[in-house]
Amino acid sequence: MPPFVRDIVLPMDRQQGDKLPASVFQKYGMLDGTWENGTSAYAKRGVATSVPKWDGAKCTQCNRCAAACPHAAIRPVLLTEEEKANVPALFETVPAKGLGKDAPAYFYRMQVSPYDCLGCGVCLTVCPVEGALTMTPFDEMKGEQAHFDETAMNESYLKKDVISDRNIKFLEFSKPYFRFSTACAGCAETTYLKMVSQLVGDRMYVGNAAGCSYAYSGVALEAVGSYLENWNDKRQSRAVTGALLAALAQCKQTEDVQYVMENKEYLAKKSVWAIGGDGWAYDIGFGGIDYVLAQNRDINLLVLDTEVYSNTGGQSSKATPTGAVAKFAAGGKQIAKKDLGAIFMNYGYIYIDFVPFTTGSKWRLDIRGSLKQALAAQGFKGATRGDMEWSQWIRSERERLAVVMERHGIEWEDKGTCLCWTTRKSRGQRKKI
Ligand SMILES: Cc1ncc(C[n+]2csc(CCOP(=O)(O)OP(=O)(O)O)c2C)c(N)n1
Ligand code: SF4
Ligand code: SF4
Repeated sequence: MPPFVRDIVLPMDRQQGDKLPASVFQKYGMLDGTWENGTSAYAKRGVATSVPKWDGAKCTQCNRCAAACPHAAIRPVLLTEEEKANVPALFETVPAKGLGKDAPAYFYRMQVSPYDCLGCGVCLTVCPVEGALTMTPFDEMKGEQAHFDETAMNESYLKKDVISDRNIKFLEFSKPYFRFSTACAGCAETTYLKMVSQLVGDRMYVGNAAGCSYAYSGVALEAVGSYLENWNDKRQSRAVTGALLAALAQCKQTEDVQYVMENKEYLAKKSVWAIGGDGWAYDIGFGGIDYVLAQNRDINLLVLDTEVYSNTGGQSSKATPTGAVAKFAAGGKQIAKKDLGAIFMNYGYIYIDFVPFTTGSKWRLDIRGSLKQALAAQGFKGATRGDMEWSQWIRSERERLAVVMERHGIEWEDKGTCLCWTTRKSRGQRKKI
């Protein structure tokens, strides 16, 4: 256990924080209010009366349970044959499936953390297979904690060749930097935060609003050239930063090299986020958000829209829909939900998306789904498979371009080189329009 957790976090968890001397905060460099990330991993509460038990024979390995769990208390694990031989025999696995034809022969297990699970049952709700998960008394399951701590939490087992953001299944094999939150059982907000932390959590800066969301993410020459060229590219940044650090470690440790190594956390491109609830985004903090978004800077905004002020007891906000009963709207909300997306769309350069993962959507991390949503919001409503949102949008862009060209007296000819996806069946082939 890290000394910081032993000396500060545990006494505070035991309601003994007011007995801690100022010197202990000074010792850990916390007088300015900074806090270590990831300390909830040490607060094993064991509050659930029953937790999910996994049946590998029935499981389809879709990872939806892991994606939906708001507390990151159920995680998929992939092991090689060799790794499997080194873990306890009770850590039962099944051959992994659905990883692609070129994937190595991994073994799969969905592992629950009984002491982190809150028994909310969200994982069972999203599981497509009856009986793949069964709520089972905590006492019967608590022995599985060792499997979670020793194998599922062992980062050396993370499979970098499998992890990707192409869909939820592949994303879920990655490490959630936001996990074991103390949110209420089944909280939908933390499901999203956990997912964002899986996408960009290792290089994320967050400013978060008051509300339920507190305390996030807590979480050579050739190499130099490559770093300088690519550090600002969000896809390349991790790799070139890693290469630069590896190269610097081999160099003569001059003062300059040491300075860079000591400040390595600043090297990778950061993913900057403003996060808060609907009360913050639609009401209290709206002016501030608008100011920031009006700068056209590289920033992400995540609104955890629970349609009420959750943290202060469920008062209605401007995000509360018409007719919904909430505090201050006891007779049903009289006016319509404010359309925050439409307001920000006016800036023209902001990409807006809705990610209704917990309300029945299947694969909303899918770019296709997101693009479709974004274009539909601009009025391009797909009619048939041959007349989809993006083909309509491309046509309209061409028409607009033609008008602009004509206005400037520019002659142009349609060469038929504009490419567009047609139907799902013809994926992989492109058709000229
Ligand atoms: C400027 C300001 N006004 C009021 C509050 C009090 N306050 C704290 S949490 C909260 C509710 C926030 O609701 P929401 O933004 O929807 O987040 P949720 O709790 O639902 O995550 C309020 C009103 C505050 N912290 N700051
Ligand atoms: S019961 Fe709730 S907290 Fe426990 S693993 Fe399932 S989704 Fe996570
Ligand atoms: S949701 Fe159900 S089928 Fe999918 S991985 Fe979890 S247990 Fe298996």
